[in-house]
Amino acid sequence: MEINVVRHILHANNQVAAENRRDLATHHITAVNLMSSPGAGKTAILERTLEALRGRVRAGIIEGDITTTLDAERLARFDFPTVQINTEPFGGDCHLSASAIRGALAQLPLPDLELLFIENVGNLVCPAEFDIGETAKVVVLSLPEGEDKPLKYPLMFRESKACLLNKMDLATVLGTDVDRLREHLRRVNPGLKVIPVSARTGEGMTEWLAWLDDLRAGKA
Ligand SMILES: Nc1nc2c(ncn2[C@@H]2O[C@H](COP(=O)(O)OP(=O)(O)O)[C@@H](O)[C@H]2O)c(=O)[nH]1
Ligand SMILES: [Mg+2]
Repeated sequence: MEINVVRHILHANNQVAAENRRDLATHHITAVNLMSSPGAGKTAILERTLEALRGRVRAGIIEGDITTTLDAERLARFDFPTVQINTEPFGGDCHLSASAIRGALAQLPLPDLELLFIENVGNLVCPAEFDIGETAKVVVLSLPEGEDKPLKYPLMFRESKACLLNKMDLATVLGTDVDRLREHLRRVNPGLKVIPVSARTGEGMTEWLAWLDDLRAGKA
């Protein structure tokens, strides 16, 4: 019985995700679903990204959090249309659902957008289970989380098209074995595009922005 209920929820989610995907396609919008553990650096990477895209690309932002508008406030200075989703009034979900995104899309000026960034709720498991109609899922893994995380939480790495290895500026002090981490990522998803970055120093941002261009061109 319980399994049926879960199946029903996922089926309903996938139907709404398909509607989102249709609407995004109608407006030629590329949507990036940014996922990670809390604190990996999603918002920091978005700050760097929006800084670079300002005046060049018409982007929109959907910010997902259980509560607070803190991240949306950090991004407000870039002046891109932003919608905050808080999941607390709906039971404090640990992920964004397709219907939450559906509500946010209705509040965005879709005809004016080319690119949409969705910062998912910080969680290394649940967000990967939900199709929200995005063009691509992108996982941020920060070095302090440890080299073993792709093996322990494989679904998010399997579902993603790209992985941003963030906080590269800390590699030496942490003693991170980046080759081993890359090998773990390869084992879980051989097709995953891995981009080492640092939102602190700006390392890797050129490669990340080039990948975004490829995604928009349908070449990623
Ligand atoms: N050293 C370092 N710290 C970072 C980097 N990126 C983010 N942080 C810090 O990590 C913390 C969490 O970042 P935040 O962007 O809020 O992560 P989010 O929860 O994934 O959105 C903040 O204190 C950031 O300043 C980075 O590349 N290097
Ligand atoms: Mg954040």
